[in-house]
Amino acid sequence: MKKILILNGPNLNLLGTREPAQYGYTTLADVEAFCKAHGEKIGYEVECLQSNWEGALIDKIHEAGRLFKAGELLGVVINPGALTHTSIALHDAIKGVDPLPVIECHISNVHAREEFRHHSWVSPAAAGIVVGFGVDGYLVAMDGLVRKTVNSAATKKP
Ligand code: CA2
Repeated sequence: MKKILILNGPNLNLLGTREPAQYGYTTLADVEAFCKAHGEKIGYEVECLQSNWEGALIDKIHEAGRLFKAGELLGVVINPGALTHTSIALHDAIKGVDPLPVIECHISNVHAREEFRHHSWVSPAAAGIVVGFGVDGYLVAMDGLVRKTVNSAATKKP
């Protein structure tokens, strides 16, 4: 069974324990569990990794590039946390494994928040972006990844 990789960046291990007004009450363990359950339903194995270390996320993206080339991985959903707004290294890593499809996902609507959250270094390298759907956004991103790569409405004849 092909895999989908779900990556979460710095501080997302705190999900559900603080700032519920912004990020809700669902924990990261809950998110990973419902992503795995959804993956089973749509026919993909789901692997999850959260790291507070930029380099660990970059190493995982490089590994994902190799798995994608081998036909073992459909793509990646990543919530890079605050690295979104700071990390040219993450941008380069995603560009470096092109054409691996990477969907950027944010729980909150970053565009309705502080100005420093409006810019993303990841977006120009991403195949798609999901913002502001709360933790359901991870499922929207998984479905978007499948639609983009397997069941694209855009490639179907009317
Ligand atoms: O909305 C998102 O998903 C963000 O990626 C979350 C990041 C933030 O820096 C981005 O601008 C938008 C923050 C992740 C930290 O998550 C926490 C969760 C609960 C408590 C504290 C932090």
